[in-house]
Amino acid sequence: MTMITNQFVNDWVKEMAELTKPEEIIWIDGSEEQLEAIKQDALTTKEMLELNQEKLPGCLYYRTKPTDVARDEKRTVICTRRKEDAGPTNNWVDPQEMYDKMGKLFDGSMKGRKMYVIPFSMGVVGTEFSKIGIEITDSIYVVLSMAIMTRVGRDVIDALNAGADFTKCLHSKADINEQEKYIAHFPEDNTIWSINSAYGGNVLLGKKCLALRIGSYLGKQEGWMAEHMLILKVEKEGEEPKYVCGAFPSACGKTNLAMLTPPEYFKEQGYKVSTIGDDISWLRIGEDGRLYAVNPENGFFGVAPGTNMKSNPNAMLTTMKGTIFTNVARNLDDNTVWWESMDKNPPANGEDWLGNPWNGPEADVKGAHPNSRFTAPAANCPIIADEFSTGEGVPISAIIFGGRRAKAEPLVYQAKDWNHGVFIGSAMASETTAAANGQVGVVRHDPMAMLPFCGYNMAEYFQHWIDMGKKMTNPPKIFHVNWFRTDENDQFMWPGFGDNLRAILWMLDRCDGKIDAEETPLGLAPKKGDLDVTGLDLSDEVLEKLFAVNKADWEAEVEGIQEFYDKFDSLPVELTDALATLKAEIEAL
Ligand code: GTP
Ligand code: SPV
Ligand code: MN
Repeated sequence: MTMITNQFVNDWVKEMAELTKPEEIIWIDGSEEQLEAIKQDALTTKEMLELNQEKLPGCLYYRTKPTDVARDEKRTVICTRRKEDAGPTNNWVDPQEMYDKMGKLFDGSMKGRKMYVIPFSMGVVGTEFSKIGIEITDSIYVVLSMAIMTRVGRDVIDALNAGADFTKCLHSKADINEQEKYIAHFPEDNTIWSINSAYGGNVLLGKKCLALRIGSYLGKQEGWMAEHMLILKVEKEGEEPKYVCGAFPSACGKTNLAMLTPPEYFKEQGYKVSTIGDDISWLRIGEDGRLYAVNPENGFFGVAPGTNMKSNPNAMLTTMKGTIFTNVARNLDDNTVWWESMDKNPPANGEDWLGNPWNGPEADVKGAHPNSRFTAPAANCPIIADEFSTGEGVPISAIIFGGRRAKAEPLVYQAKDWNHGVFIGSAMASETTAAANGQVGVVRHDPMAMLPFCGYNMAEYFQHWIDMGKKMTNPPKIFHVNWFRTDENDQFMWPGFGDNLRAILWMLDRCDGKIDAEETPLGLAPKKGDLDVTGLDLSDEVLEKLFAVNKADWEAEVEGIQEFYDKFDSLPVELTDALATLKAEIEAL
């Protein structure tokens, strides 16, 4: 039964039902009773399993096909009428061609199945930042995950009935046939179609598809920005809170930085960190000329392996209730979950992510998939900031770009100004991770960590960044970090995690104009002694290596940036000029 009086919505849902031919249509109002009943359906069909309800109340286990464990960038397409509007970094298909091709796949794909219609909001309903979507799906996993990751409920339905515009999202798991998997975006129609996948990033269409790919396209048109950025709040007793955004590619540390626990030494000085977002920021210029950010999501879809009570206790505690675990290992003795480096006690009587018997202490294969994940409500996070729930933007002092780089990139440096910061973001590169299908550990250019998520031509995206800078009287300062530089023995030299606060505090001191910096060819680096390393076991020699700018490495970097830039027909002159300057300064080293 529809609760919707908006005829446009009803017509669209009817049309999609005529295409996919489900046996029943269920409208999701987000009520606990409804979600509970749907969950029971998933337990009956074994689409999902219930975990130990004493240890992990409300938690479920979910497994995807081994061919469907990550985002699929090759099968993700941007369908604009003109190819050049998608740009050289996106896969492009003509919209009509894609509708025809996928229309055939969707035809009857929900036969004998229930079709769920999920009205949802990205951002707090009623705020300036809110965008509404409706996802149609035949997957209960999608229904329960969207109820965690987005805002689903009567107020969204009321907004639709009051005539709100919405993004049309259609998903069917169909046969999860990887040969016919497509995640297609039609920015000009405010439409997303996804078929033949059941993995989060490909099917929770509010996240990367709406909040970033469609979002970035809308942002360009409407004068705001959708970015792959965490948001964190840093407070010191007696001082104004500061807010920082950070863009790192997938599986490069956003969730961890967003939830960081300050080292004891800083806690004693009255420092406190809280979380606003761990993956996506929507940014607008405020009347005071500053940049304001919100997290449009309502939950965390986080990487499980590597998460433990030492590296990220806040994430561990967030996942203790109401969480869906995907492709992790199971402990069959007490029906709980396990993943690599969760603790030192892998279950002996376990099951790996594929469902095979698994004896952790003796196993020679991994228990959890490297891209196994938790889907947890943000409200569970012990350090969630109040600003998260109001949905009002927070003023950003610093934007941090970062990648996973064994070599070349120093621990931290500052851009000389906004445009130089845009250059640094555009020139970013990072080693690929298990978050997307394909080879892992290959360095690739990933501007602003948005390579897989920009819904339009990236040359125009860079221009948009430059234009936004011109509109701000007090823009955030821009920085670049690398927590992942290794030594001769391939060991990380920087302790990372909570100790990353040390780099952030240096940045905030720079924002406040409290300290000077040293000019390097890359930007402004900390002066000796300004990065507080008290209590760390870091020799001067290692610190020096963390900051070294090696001529040969950077000659290769410059060449790599040039090669990446060559993909574009034209780029903002601010960027090509900055690259020429960098090249000259490296040559002079
Ligand atoms: P997405 O959800 O894919 O966007 O990833 P993310 O950017 O949120 O990455 P996340 O914080 O989940 O970290 C990914 C992996 O990097 C995990 O295995 C972490 O343990 C590891 N990691 C995060 N921060 C650090 C760090 O400071 N140092 C080191 N060495 N590893 C880190
Ligand atoms: C990422 O890959 O950047 C993620 C996970 O945050 S996904 O939702 O799959 O995109
Ligand atoms: Mn991400």
